[in-house]
Amino acid sequence: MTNKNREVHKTLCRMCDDHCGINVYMEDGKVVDIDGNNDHPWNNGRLCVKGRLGVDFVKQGDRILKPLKKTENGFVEISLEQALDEIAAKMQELKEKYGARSMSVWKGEAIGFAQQEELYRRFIHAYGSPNYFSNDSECFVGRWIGYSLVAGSWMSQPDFVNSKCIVLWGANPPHAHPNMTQDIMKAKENGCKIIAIDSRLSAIARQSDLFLQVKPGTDGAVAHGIMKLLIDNNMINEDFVKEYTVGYEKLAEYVKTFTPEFVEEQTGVAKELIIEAARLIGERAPAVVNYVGNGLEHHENGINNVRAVACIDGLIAAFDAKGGNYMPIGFGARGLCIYDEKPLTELNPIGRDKFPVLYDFREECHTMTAMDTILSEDPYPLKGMIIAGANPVLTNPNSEKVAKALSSLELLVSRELYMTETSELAHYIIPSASYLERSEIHCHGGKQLANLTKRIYTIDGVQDEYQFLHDIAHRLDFGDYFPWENETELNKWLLEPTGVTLEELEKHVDGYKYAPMTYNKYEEKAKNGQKPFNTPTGKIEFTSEYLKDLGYEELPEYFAPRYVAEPDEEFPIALITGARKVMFYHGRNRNFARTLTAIPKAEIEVHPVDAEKLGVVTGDMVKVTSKIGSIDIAVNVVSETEILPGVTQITHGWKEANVNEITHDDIFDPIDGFPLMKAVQIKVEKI
Ligand SMILES: Nc1nc2c(c(=O)[nH]1)N[C@H]1C(S)=C(S)[C@@H](COP(=O)(O)OP(=O)(O)OC[C@H]3O[C@@H](n4cnc5c(=O)[nH]c(N)nc54)[C@H](O)[C@@H]3O)O[C@H]1N2
Ligand SMILES: Nc1nc2c(c(=O)[nH]1)N[C@H]1C(S)=C(S)[C@@H](COP(=O)(O)OP(=O)(O)OC[C@H]3O[C@@H](n4cnc5c(=O)[nH]c(N)nc54)[C@H](O)[C@@H]3O)O[C@H]1N2
Ligand code: SF4
Ligand SMILES: [Mo]
Repeated sequence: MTNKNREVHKTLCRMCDDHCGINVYMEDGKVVDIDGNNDHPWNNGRLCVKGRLGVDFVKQGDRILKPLKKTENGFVEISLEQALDEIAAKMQELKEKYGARSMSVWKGEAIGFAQQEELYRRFIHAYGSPNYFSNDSECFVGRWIGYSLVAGSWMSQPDFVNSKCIVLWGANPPHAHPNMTQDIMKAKENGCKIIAIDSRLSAIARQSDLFLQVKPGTDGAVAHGIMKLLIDNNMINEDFVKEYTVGYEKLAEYVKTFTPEFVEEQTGVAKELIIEAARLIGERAPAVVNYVGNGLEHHENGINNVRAVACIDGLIAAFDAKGGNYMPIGFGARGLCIYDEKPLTELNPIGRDKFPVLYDFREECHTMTAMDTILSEDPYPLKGMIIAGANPVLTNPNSEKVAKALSSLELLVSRELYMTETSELAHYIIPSASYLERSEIHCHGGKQLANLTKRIYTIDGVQDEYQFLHDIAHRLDFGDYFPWENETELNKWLLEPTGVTLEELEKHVDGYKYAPMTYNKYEEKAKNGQKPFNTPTGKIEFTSEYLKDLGYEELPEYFAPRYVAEPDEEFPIALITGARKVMFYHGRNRNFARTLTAIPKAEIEVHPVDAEKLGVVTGDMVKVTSKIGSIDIAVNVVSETEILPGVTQITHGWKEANVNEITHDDIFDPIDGFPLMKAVQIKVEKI
């Protein structure tokens, strides 16, 4: 029976970053149900299980609703005023004792991609430190940099619905991006061919027309092999290559050795499948989407493998083509970063010297180097950190070191809703607004839609990110950088240059269409004397002068992953980690009975042949050891087509069997500093 006081509010889901349109039902001030908004063009009324779980997530059960301060007797509740006063005083003390750069912030996946992230960047720079860390330097930044090096922007918003051939490289949208899957399936209904390139028979691979089951970390060889075939079979777009690219001759020469036979040997994929993939791509160009996921970037050769995929787009002119790699027009709202005004690079941002590309492209400091810096004080003391919406003890590699480093800080503040493995280590835990308790501008470039997420209710004493940063800044000497009285005032200011008012945006609960979809914008730009693409040369860069000047190879050269190139008898198995399960989100959603019913515990996915060799069956416990550490975990013997023999998979985010205790913080992609989280060399022993 429905309560007569039932209200419905339309907003966007933020249980993941996909921002589906939702209806939130409230009774007596409490969220009682969430379902899909049928009119929202992104998800058309459909939600994944996490969307509905939002009800459990925001519920005030075991949620932290009062500031907690760590004392000798554990955590005690204190007032918000006291917490803010003490945090501000400690920050001032650190500044006087060690200098401003000893303080840092770390934004997590829960508050990324929009104004919350920029607020943290602004805050730490206004305070005087360049040390901004985030989950992104082990998330999409590898893809972002890889694509940006080639094309000056990345491939996050492809034109799936109009595509004739979608190639998914190490990405599994049915679990990771459910609503994107709708667009992919719409294209399939219209005759689009789906090619899945994955080390596992993933959910999308099961829906595909062609499945290339690659050995982990060998995607670059597939990409170069495809390019060779496109060139040999005259399937490239010669006019585009001539007019809009640089480095073609060198690339064409380089890919010559990637014969189908060589690619088969490197990747384990039958040469007939490589030839078929190249044929489909060549025949259907330029309406081809190459979409890259996490599968490519958590490797030592991640960036170059992503660059190689981007080069395919360059050869077939798929950039900004209808049905290809759409390059969105921005909404034009204001930004909050103050890098121009206060770059602070003279203060030596952590990791910038080791990974200049990461800093140049993203102004990200290197999270793994941060742990070493905290423990060694080299090159300078790093003593304070505010972590917001992240749980790095579960999500960063070498968790033991992460926990040790974070525990040794003089000030650790966690902005959270729940007690986590990371907030447990904090001096202060500050209860934070959920996505239904704050309001932010969200832009969906692929559909050219802007949205305002709605603050549906507030909880006494629970601040949104803006209010918290505002209150700290005003207790210190940089309140001028946070002049807006509250989030609403901030949103008005952000919107000003767009000409769209807050009221207008609020009215368009199904998305405000701020620009039409327009293709091949580079042609118009070239005509007007502008740079067609946002690279140093203004062209698609098969070779990068920028990388060459930094001492890297100019071509996206392929090298075999170390478990293939230098097999180690002691660690004979390759472990991939982090394959998404739709109900979990990194470390989240393990505290709800509903999700644990579906998958109650961590598992290592093992091929039947390997299981037999190890003498294990599903449910047995094994010890999994890498050069970093060991974990005990239950076995799940999967079907023989699901994973390759010699390859295993563990999804991260489990406290009891935390796979990041065995992933590497000491093996990196040399260009962007991404850690080795896939193709980790391990041994497995029955317990
Ligand atoms: N439910 C849920 N959804 C999520 C998340 C979550 O935690 N849970 N996280 C979100 C975030 S932050 C991100 S970054 C995205 C990631 O989005 P995706 O990248 O689409 O995520 P995955 O499902 O891990 O897909 C990666 C695929 O790569 C495969 N793979 C592993 N190694 C290799 C390799 O070397 N080569 C190839 N070709 N394939 C390989 C894996 O088997 C897996 O199927 O997901 C987002 N969506
Ligand atoms: N081994 C392995 N490790 C991985 C990956 C992998 O593939 N393999 N993937 C990596 C990737 S791609 C990513 S993005 C990272 C993500 O790593 P994290 O950024 O650490 O992400 P979460 O574990 O989702 O942590 C988010 C935290 O924010 C809290 N939270 C939720 N909503 C809010 C909110 O509105 N406000 C605030 N203040 N807090 C909130 C949640 O309770 C949760 O504890 O993990 C990485 N770790
Ligand atoms: S895909 Fe699921 S969790 Fe993500 S926004 Fe949509 S409903 Fe929410
Ligand atoms: Mo991510």
